[in-house]
Amino acid sequence: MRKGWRECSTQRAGYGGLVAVANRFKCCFRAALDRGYGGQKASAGSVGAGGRDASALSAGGSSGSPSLVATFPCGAPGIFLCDDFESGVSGTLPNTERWKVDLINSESVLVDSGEAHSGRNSVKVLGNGYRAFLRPMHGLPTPNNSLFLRVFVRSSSPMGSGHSTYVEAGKNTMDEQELRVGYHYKMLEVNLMPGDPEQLSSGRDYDDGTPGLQFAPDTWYCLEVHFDGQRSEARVWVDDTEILPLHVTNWNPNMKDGFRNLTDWAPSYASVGIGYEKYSGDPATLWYDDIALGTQRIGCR
Ligand SMILES: [Ca+2]
Repeated sequence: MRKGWRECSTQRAGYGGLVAVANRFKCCFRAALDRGYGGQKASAGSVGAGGRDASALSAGGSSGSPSLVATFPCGAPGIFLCDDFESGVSGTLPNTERWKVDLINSESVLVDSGEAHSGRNSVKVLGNGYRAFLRPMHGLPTPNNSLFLRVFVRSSSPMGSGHSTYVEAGKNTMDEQELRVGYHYKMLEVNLMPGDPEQLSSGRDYDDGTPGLQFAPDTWYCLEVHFDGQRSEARVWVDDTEILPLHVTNWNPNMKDGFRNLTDWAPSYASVGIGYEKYSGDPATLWYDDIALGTQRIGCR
């Protein structure tokens, strides 16, 4: 466990219930900011460019959990697609054998050398319209409809009160039968379509003012999602720590809008979107790097 998280676990001991969860997130992400995520970027500068995938990131040094794969990540068991974008050219499309760019009223998704989590390049997402997504060209759906997606994401904007999605998985690119992970009410959340139930990282069912997990602007975060269609279950990790209020099984039993005990909800995860989809949220510019998709836990290394 990283230093900041351990300290926060101690500090939250005096709290109870859902408020403790929210305070833990505030505390831990404050600690994360205090210890400086710039260090990740700096260390990643040693990663070799020149067309290799993200395998060189194994020097990350994070202890992680025993369930994580042993080495990062392209050659690890279960990984079927990953990309550090180092083989791309800034200002051009990412590798078209791996990715399709899906734009609806948005400007672009392009390799960019202006920001990077590893090496020199990432992909820059201009999320000024409805949708700006990278979509994998192969590997989906997996044989048992269970998928892990790990990204490093950085946004120039704070999470607003409106609703936008960072990553999603669903039936196809057109029907909105999908599980989304993004923000609403200024916090990380998960959202299912159709029906539109949400679980907020505050642990509450609606915007009652309880704070949840926010991504600070201009900061890299490791976001991993397990889309488990076989079990109709979803789990979310940020920087290798599971965000328990976003663990979805039967959606929230306390939801006030009628989505109680929705247990068989997962679509076929035949398509994945990585980027930005804006509903009531604000336009945003984001960067993604070191994207990996697999059939077992990947982690942040
Ligand atoms: Ca990179």
